[in-house]
Amino acid sequence: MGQFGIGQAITRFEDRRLLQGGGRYLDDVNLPGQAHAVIVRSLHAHARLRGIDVRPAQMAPGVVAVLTGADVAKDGLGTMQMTLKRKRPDGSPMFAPPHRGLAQDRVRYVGDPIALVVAETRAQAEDAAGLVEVDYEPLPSVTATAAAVGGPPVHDECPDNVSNVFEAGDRAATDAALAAAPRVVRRRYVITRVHAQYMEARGALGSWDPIEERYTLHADVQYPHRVRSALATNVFKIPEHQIRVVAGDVGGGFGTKGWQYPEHRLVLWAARKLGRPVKWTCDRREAIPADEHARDNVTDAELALDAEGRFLGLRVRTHANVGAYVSSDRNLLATFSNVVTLVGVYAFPAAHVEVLSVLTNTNSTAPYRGAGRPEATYVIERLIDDAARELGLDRFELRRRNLIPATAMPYRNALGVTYDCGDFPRGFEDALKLADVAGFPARRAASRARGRLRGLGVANAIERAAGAQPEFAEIRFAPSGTATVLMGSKNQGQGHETTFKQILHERLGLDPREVRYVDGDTDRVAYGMGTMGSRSTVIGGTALWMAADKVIAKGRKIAARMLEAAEADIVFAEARFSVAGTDRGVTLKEVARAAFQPPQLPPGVEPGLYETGTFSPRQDTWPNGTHLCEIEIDPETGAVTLDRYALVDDVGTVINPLTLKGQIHGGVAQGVGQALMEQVVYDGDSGQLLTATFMDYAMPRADDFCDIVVGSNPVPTGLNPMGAKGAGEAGTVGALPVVLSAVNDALAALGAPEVEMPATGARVWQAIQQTKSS
Ligand code: MCN
Repeated sequence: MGQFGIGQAITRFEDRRLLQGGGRYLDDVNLPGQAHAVIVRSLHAHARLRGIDVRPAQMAPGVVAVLTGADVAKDGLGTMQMTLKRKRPDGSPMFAPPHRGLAQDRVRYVGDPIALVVAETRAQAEDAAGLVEVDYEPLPSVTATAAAVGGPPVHDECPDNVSNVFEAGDRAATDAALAAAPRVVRRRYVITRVHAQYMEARGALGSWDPIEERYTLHADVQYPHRVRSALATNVFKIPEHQIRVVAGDVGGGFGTKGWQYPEHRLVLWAARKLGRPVKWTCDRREAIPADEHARDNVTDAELALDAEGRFLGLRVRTHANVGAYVSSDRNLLATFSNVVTLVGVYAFPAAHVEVLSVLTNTNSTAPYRGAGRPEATYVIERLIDDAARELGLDRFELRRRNLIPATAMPYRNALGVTYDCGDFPRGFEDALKLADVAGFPARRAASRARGRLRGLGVANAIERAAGAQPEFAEIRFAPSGTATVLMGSKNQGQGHETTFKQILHERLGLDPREVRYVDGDTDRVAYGMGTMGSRSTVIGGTALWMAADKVIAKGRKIAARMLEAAEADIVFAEARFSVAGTDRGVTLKEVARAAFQPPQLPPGVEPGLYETGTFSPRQDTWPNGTHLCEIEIDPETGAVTLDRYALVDDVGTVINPLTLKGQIHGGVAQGVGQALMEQVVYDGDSGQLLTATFMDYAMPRADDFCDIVVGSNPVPTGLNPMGAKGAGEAGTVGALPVVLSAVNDALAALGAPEVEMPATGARVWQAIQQTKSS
């Protein structure tokens, strides 16, 4: 509705501020008298701490304090608590060790925090950190996922390094299907470890108010309210109202900025001890050793087919690397709930998946854009490509033959979750047209004429989005009739201010330029779960819709009195209450003003106009789509160039086609980055981190991309009043498999072996050389 309503491709309201340097990122927030903290981190992958001599550092200029794990233990700081109840393969309880904040007697990955050095300036703290003398006794380590089981124990209490096991599907039926199938295709796929490279590296600013007896944490987190709960309940064991968490502009979160990191509690703890605010800013050099990483698993997958290429069963065994510690339930998400999309958009009579979460001497792994769905999609889509190649079938036809038809919706998949709606075959065919797949042979011939190899990739993606957890919204009118909207979700760059103002405009007709938008502050917003899992639009947007409905309901009563009509005769449209069938009416703004004037109110109506909505969906939404891309390989160097990329997506009702496209583009870029170049690498022997800076960790740049063409195949869901499905991760879920599909298509045409991610020039070149030597 209207120029700002749902479906309008308007530019973002927040961009004016952000593009003019008006963003208020963490680095912009400073408090009077603040001291600066630097963290001394482990240089070893695994070592016993024989001793820490902090005296030279304590005597360095400007140093205020040097704190270690012994101080953490003395002050009784608590740790995060897991609520997931999983088991290990032998039936014993899950082993999910939390981080203590600062290492106690052992360090378990390169970067594990050992000491906190606080000084007057950042430079003084850095200099003093270099003087902390740590006496390490190095221990054997294990960093590779496939080597974790049977490797040196990361924790003595867990000798086999198996944290827990997760299963879904029907084991017996799947085993039987595979045993009886005429054809079974088996493969092992490796999904590499990556790091979310934020525009602003992480940070934390803590303060303690001795008068109010309260902590305040300024931090770039995705769920301020949940971080507050964790700090209050688990770490400091105080009521939640004694902590305020404030997140301003977050320069990218991507999932891994979601949770409570050790640095959050350390700055609060130090601030109280020292009686002054303490700020920690992660150095870009420090980010890869300091942050949680993502993905990192090894999967053995088996696809059973009949003679016509119909899928009969899917069996998957995954080793998922959780790192040295498990900081919260969410860190097991990628290895748990999201693997239920391993069967993708295909009809399978039987499927079974088993995921072994293993501990290693590496940073914890956390959800990262897609959190398990890109991994799942990667496995099924590569397996289909490989099956087509192995069995001599057409990979498009093989997919077509097994797609779940639209008439089968709602569809319970073989791993036990229900897709409520979607038209996969239509999206697939539309995407093939959009990408001009028919023209590919001619383009391949043209590439060949120029001495290049061209490959075409295809991937069907589906993801679980907006899982069943609540979210909160409030609309507050002021006595002058203007409105503020307060959201429990947290914008990290997705364009939330614009999205929610559009939804508000759709429902209440309010001019977005007159509405103030607030998020990220636990003192101002009553409640929130935060932003992850592509949930904000669907769940936060619906909560806002519900709050708007309450505004309309109360407004009708007030308008009825103002218009001297019966409430039943009052209709609301385009920001105006009117008497049905007449031109008599009052604006919402006039009603809001009247709401604060008791004499204007009908009997029994409370003064004021501030309404809240809390929505908890009954199930997830299932955005889906088809991605196609074409790459060119220079056979002389192996360099891969992305040449064409097109996708057709179904995110249900689109709130803003422009911001949606931005989300898809960003998501695709994150998938392409992992597929072609990004990777966190450890040395297998020493456990050293080999890719700690941008010198070694390759990031894609704008000129690594081609145009990304986005088409739409919307099938609105009935699960929320807008019909919207989540979208923030959609691009990544399809991009990871489709790029490898294209690279391996080009190599297969040459008879070269497949490559694994990242498909770097060196790997591709080596694969090409094998055709020459054979
Ligand atoms: N949208 C739409 N129509 C829909 C759904 C979404 O127009 N049916 C648009 C809206 O503009 C909305 C945006 O897409 O604001 C994202 O919506 P949604 O799917 O609700 O995702 P969230 O806002 O909950 O964002 C989370 C998602 C995740 S999980 C990661 S990780 C991620 C991502 O978003 N991290 C990001 N996108 C990111 N983008 C930026 N710039 N920075 C990050 O850290």
